Amino acid sequence: MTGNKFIHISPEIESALAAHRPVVALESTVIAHGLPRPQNFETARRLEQIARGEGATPATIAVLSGKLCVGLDAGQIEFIANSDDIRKLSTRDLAIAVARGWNGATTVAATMWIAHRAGIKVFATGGIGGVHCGSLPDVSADLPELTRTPMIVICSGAKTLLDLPATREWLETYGITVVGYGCDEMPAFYSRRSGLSTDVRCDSPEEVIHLFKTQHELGMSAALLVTVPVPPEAEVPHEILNKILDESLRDGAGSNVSGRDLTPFLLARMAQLSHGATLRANLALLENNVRVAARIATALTDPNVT
Ligand code: PSU
Ligand code: MN
Repeated sequence: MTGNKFIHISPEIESALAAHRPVVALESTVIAHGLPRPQNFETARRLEQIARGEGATPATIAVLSGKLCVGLDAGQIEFIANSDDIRKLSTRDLAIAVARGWNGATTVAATMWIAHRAGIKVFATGGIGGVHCGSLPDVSADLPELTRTPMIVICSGAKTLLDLPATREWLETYGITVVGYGCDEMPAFYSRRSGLSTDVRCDSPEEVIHLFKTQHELGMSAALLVTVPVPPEAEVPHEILNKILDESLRDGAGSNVSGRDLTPFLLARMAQLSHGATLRANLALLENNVRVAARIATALTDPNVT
């Protein structure tokens, strides 16, 4: 399936792709660094079950002993979830990880890079990285990867603790089309609304696929970013969010956390301060996004959908 000798595709994914059955890529940084134990392992497994329940094959992606693995078994997922020395790998780290035989979890950027080369077109995650708050420009590698990897990426926007208006501007500047899936505003991860615009609204997998195919026919190489709001019952109320956001950012600055450690630090701090409300929202939106992604992947394999 791939000419890249470093990419190892599991037999299950290999046969699904060969038979043009629906496949959904899933990232592993959220498992290793985005969620606490034991919810991380349980969630990773549940997301796979949800994809299967919708008739799609889940392809969780990570780097194991320097191999870019597409499709992990339960033991491999447990290793990523429960080992203490799993690195967080973004695009810039992939060559190092391969050359040095590392184990690592892949971010949205690195997962897209691998999934695209494995021939997968649909990828579900919780939230993409974006432009961080603060004076030093800290821009997630997820954003530039979206400009050059033609996949359908399903997410709930970027986390509230990022600079969302700046992230929205970045997407516009670099020509990434933002779809609101069943919504007219870009969702803000824990919240259904951000006050920021989407470029277009789609209400069905077929509408998404029509746009994606049109991008392809135009010769465009960017991803199509499909944003799905958190289910209403799991949304974190604004009053709680506003209180914990500032405090988490202050704690981050006070503890001198930066670079790749910042996102995991802030996520954990917010879950603590909200007594689990942000964690519950995170789990609910991940599950919902995988369901939507599986439906889109299924429609993409339907020859009647154009
Ligand atoms: N958003 C979340 N949880 C996460 C992440 C994002 O709600 O765990 C992870 C994703 O893997 C994303 C990465 O690609 O954080 C972005 O990190 P950075 O800002 O260092 O690029
Ligand atoms: Mn960063």
